[in-house]
Amino acid sequence: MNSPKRHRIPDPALPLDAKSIIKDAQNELRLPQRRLLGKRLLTLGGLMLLSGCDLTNDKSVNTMLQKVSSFNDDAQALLFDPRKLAPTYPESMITRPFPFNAYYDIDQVPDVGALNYRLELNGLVKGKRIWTLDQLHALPQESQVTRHICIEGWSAIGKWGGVRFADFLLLAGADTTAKYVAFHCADNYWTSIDMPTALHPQTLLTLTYDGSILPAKYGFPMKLRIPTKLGYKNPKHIVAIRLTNAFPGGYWENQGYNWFGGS
Ligand SMILES: Nc1nc2c(c(=O)[nH]1)N[C@H]1C(S)=C(S)[C@@H](COP(=O)(O)O)O[C@H]1N2
Ligand SMILES: [Mo]
Repeated sequence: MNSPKRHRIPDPALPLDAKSIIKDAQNELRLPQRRLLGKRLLTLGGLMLLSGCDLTNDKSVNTMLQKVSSFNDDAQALLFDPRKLAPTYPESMITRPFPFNAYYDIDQVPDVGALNYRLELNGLVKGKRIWTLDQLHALPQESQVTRHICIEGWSAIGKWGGVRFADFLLLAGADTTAKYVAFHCADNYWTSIDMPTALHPQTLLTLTYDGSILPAKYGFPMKLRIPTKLGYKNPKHIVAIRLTNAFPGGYWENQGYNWFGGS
């Protein structure tokens, strides 16, 4: 994939649905543990105390920022409630057209063939490691209307259908005591998530968008939809899934985006 994008200015033409975003944010802030975290991270002095860095030169500032980011990962993982559901919306609120985003432009979307496609499961897995699309479509399917939030400054509501990821992992004999689940994509994108998020009831291995087979631009043949996470933690065009205890990182995460990436 050429012409990687580093930064993009939000498109002002996109309907941002400001009211619902503000409502979601207010609900978030109502949680007492969020307020506590906000207060604790508010001052530079507090950051120095937390990170044990004196912030007198660029190197120590970088070290501090790295420490705060991994502190955030740990704190977010602790605060993540596996039973708390992301908001769902009526179909009338679906954003049309749903935006496309990737680290390249839309004319470079990978063309993954359906017939030869195989999903590979590797790492800490005891059961079935190779899945065809037909086999995935034969599993029980469900659908959800949720909000996708991109760190670049837009959000949109969409409807995705597919297999509950927890069901799939159990069926495939995945070792759910593994720490991480990593995703490798046909466009060489990759990301990874923690096991509680993988097993969250709203985390879906999606095969459809808005009732039809997932179009190429939205991730054919499959996108992992995680409504409790930001857009960059929702991999499209997945070709391999690895269960592992070794920290896998991710395409954007390795360039500084927070690894936990909760919304
Ligand atoms: N394979 C792959 N997955 C990806 C990306 C990508 O570049 N490649 N970009 C991520 C980002 S930053 C966003 S916001 C969403 C966009 O998904 P959409 O095109 O369905 O809106 O895909 C995520 N998953
Ligand atoms: Mo994104």
